[in-house]
Amino acid sequence: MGAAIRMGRRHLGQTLTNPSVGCVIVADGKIVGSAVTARSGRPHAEVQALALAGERARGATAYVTLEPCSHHGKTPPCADALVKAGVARVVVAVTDPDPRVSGRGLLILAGAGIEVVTGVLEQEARYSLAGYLTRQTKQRPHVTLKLALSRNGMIGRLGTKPGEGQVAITGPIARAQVQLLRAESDAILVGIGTAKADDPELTVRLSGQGHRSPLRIVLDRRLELPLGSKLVRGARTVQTLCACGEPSTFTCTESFEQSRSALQDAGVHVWPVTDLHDLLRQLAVQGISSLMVEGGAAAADAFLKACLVDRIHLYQGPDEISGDGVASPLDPANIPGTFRHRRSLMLGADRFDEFE
Ligand code: AOF
Ligand code: ZN
Repeated sequence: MGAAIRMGRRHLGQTLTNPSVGCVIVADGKIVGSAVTARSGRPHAEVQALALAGERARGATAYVTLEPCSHHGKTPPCADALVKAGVARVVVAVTDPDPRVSGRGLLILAGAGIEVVTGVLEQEARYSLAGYLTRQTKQRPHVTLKLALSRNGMIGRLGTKPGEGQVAITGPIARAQVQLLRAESDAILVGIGTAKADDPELTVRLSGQGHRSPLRIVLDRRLELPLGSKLVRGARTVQTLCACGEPSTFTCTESFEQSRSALQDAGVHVWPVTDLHDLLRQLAVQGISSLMVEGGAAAADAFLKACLVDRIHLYQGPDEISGDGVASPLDPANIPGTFRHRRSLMLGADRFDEFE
């Protein structure tokens, strides 16, 4: 199952609304087929692993991170395929909350005389399937808050000019890990303060990965995102979304409408939202399962106050930022009591802590 979970991680963030499931088929102590849900979500993992195993699937054990599907969706049910291939045993980590499946996949297998075992490495599999599971059960994406802070708890320097706010806090290993996390996410979000101060690109730049970049979201109540920013200029290549307030709540409706048309002409999506809950609901409807909140302090604070953070990734660099620093809303010592520490790692000179 550990191998199946690692297999399933390979297409995180690449399978659209479908979960990235891993499947490993074992016969006589040897792996005879293994697969991950294909990019864009289909074919599912099991049918690909069965195709690789061929006749060797007869009497074999299939390890699957998510309950095999039972519905006739865009592809025929994986549970039927496992029965047809003659596997003797199916080991599942997590049952599928999709109302079209939810236990029916297991019933099909057991009804055909297959030995079914569930709950194996369930916590580990839930960690990887968190996006899919959260969208299915809470109708919102799974939210990871990422913060990089200096040794003295600062997340950046107050930028003097737009585009000059970015300071390097962490080293190359931590930055590469953040790139990987971006690649595994369906969307990345920043506040308008960060968008203006840092002029970030928010794309995935991993060599040799062929990843699509996630949707880029700016919390931009008054539509202040500069037309010359990298986020706007690149909006035709990588989707950009401005989540704004309802125009009626502003006195200067005319300039708001002008900004809206200009942004839309540049290819930016503009969504009026009432609050963060509303934004996340709308994102879930569009099939966004995992969201990474990348800053700054105000956006992080808003998500924490709304109790919309599922996972926290804290990176702490070895250097201090003196003088005009922006204090982090969180540091390893003041994580809300609802979170549990999951792991620590040293990434070069930077310390990484994860909380859930
Ligand atoms: C599996 N194996 O690899 C995946 C599954 O739109 P469809 O027809 O592709 O169905 C999507 C649903 O299939 C999804 O909500 C989830 O229940 C299941 N995903 N199931 O047996 C897989 N990715
Ligand atoms: Zn399936």
